[in-house]
Amino acid sequence: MQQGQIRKALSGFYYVYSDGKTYQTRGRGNFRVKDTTPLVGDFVEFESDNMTEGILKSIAPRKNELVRPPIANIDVGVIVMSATEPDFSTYLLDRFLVYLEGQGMDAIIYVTKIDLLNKEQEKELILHQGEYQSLGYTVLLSDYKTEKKSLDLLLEVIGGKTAVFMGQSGVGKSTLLNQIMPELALQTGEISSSLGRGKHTTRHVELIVVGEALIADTPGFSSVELEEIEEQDLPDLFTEFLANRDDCRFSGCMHLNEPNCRIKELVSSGKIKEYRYEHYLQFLEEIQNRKPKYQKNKK
Ligand SMILES: Nc1nc2c(ncn2[C@@H]2O[C@H](COP(=O)(O)OP(=O)(O)OP(=O)(O)O)[C@@H](O)[C@H]2O)c(=O)[nH]1
Ligand SMILES: [Mg+2]
Ligand SMILES: [Zn+2]
Repeated sequence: MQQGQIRKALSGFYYVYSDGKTYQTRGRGNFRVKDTTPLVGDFVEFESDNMTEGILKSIAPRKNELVRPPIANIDVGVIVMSATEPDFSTYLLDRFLVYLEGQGMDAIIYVTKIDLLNKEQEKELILHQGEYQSLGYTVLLSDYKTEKKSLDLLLEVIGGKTAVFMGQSGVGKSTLLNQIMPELALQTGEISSSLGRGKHTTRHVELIVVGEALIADTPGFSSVELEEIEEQDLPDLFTEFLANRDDCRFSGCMHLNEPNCRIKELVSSGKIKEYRYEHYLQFLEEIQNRKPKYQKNKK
């Protein structure tokens, strides 16, 4: 039995990296029985007499797993957002952040296409950068004149960890990886001028060795589901709510109509951004209106 890590999944094949080589393997029916589909990032055992006809035998327990993009055992989620084309959205950003916080994963925010902004738009974006940085997130702006270039900073923050680039189609995930490692020559795609978004150029998830790090390029998607988040867990996924929740009068405060709610006070005084609180209310309503899981299969 050999051991390795799935680094790419494509057309029913799993490409397993083991001891300096990549083996093409297939999962056999036994995974479906256990209801486990192999994911990129999985540590596996496999059998193989040659490089192209391996068979996956077992999957090691996962540290974490994402549905979108489908990947496992990730340390850092890099949320790639464009400043424009498609437009920057704090709503979408907060969804990604809550999603990653719910998985216990670190999040880094990387904003592309700063070069397409006029001075005024750039100022507005820098305000948002400050707001999210004050929440504790690293926010890097492409091409922005920091002392160290944003790309260097990004690689420094990722360090020797396993990271995934995630975000809408057309924001520039593959472009970013090409900037880091031009020899990758990943395919990139123009934005559709009529729709103002990308055309889903990247079709598969792949973990790529970048120096000390492993970084996954992934297909874009328009949003993430908050399906696995329970109502009572949502408040703590907003880091500034978590930091102040002990000052609410009631433990387990949902920051709605409870008396002496510190979070609502901080929203009123402007210390917590109103849009963050509004997104919280929207996500909460969405989770509350979600159908219980067991009803899903019923007609
Ligand atoms: N002006 C400008 N264009 C950029 C920047 N980053 C990416 N682009 C362009 O945006 C388009 C989409 O880039 P991709 O790298 O294909 O985007 P993606 O996120 O990989 O998209 P999918 O693979 O569809 O998910 C391409 O035309 C890129 O050249 C940037 O910082 N500035
Ligand atoms: Mg791409
Ligand atoms: Zn409260």
